[in-house]
Amino acid sequence: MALADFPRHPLTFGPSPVHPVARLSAHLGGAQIWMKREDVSSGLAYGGNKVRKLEYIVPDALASGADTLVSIGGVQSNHTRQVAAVAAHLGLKAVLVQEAWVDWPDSVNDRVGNILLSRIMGAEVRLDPAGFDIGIRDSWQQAMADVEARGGKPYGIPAGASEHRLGGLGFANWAYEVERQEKELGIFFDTIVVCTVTGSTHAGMIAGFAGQERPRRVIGIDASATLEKTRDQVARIARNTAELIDLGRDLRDDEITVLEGWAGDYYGIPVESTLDAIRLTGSLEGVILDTVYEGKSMAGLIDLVTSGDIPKDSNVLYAHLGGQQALNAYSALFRN
Ligand code: 5PA
Repeated sequence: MALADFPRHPLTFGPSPVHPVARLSAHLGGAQIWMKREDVSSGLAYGGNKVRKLEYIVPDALASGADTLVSIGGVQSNHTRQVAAVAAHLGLKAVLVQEAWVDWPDSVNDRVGNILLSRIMGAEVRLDPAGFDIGIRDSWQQAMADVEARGGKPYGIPAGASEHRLGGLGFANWAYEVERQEKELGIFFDTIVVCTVTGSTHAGMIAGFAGQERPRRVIGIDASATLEKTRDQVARIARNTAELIDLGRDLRDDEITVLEGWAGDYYGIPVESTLDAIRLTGSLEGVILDTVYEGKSMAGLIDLVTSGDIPKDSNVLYAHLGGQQALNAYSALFRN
């Protein structure tokens, strides 16, 4: 089945905006950098990358007759906040398992930012002491069983909507949207830089771009700090998605690139390069990045551009995937 034949429930305003970041590009003195902004492309609770994935999952959820979306993430998960928003928008309930993915001492970590927004939107929020893992969890299966036990009909959405058959489609569609925007702008982005953790954002892009005529680099920057798991998950989802949209060939290993070096030792804990990237992008461009994901992928982009690994004559497209809401739990890092 071609990508265009999959049902899609629009949850965004339309194509996400693409714009150059000239002051950051000039400051780094290398390639021309542009951004594509998933953080400002939906009116549902500030949006973000999961909204796009959910555009392809919602038709399946509605067809199943479910009355409750059940999902999982860390306490400051952006994904679960977006599931809560989509549930509210559709008139469904949401049950969210919020695990202790990050050992972070901020005293309002479980009260502000994403979790606050999910509570406002009426989601049932369940705090769970389990640590970070991008795989399928018992607590999520238990939450689904609990919904059933009380007479509801659950629809499960795994962490980051990644280990879902349709999880890669949203960003395969993103790849085709980029191609259309390039034609309008008269530009070609030879390099894409994207943050990767549960994998289906990056994987969907790989599958989508693989069907296009001009090859390009799609660089995933790991922010999970569990590199092998993320690498495996990206490769698996990219291949499944490519098959799902009838790419007609196997993906080559060299099309699947997850780089390490900017995640630090732990998911969710920023390191110096993360904070430097956040301050630089904020002060030069007025664009806000978060401490868990985008600050890390921007740190990667900065190093790849300044080292010349991404050459000077390149046009780079940085995928801004949202996530600023979690910054509220990291205020101590920016007091001075
Ligand atoms: C997330 C994910 P993938 O999980 O699709 O690889 O995307 C990584 C990513 N940027 C990048 C932002 C702002 C993100 O929120 N967030 C998860 C969450 O629970 O919020 C799935 C981990």
